[in-house]
Amino acid sequence: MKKFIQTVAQLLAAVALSLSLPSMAQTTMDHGKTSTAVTPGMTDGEIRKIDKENGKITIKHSEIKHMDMPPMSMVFNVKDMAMLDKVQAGQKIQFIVIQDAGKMVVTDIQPGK
Ligand SMILES: [Cu+2]
Repeated sequence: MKKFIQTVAQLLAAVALSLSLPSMAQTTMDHGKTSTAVTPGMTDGEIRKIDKENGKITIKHSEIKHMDMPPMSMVFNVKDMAMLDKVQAGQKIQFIVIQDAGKMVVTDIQPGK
């Protein structure tokens, strides 16, 4: 009986090990993904000025990692003019910016924290 319990314990240990291995591999893969600097992510910022006529917005932004840009205040184009109706100057936001034909275009604006 002692032998049997030992065998079961070994079996359980083996199962636990095989279960933990794939999840460890997964974690490593996710980590690799986040360190890739190309994927556009949300950037923190604060709206300075809104130009509805020309579809432009001035944002004081934090570092934009996927564009290798340090924090600064600058003018962006917006993908959709309607985005400017939902925000106001002085508001803290999180936004997504992409490069499109050499221009910086804001594609999404969310309220910041
Ligand atoms: Cu900038």
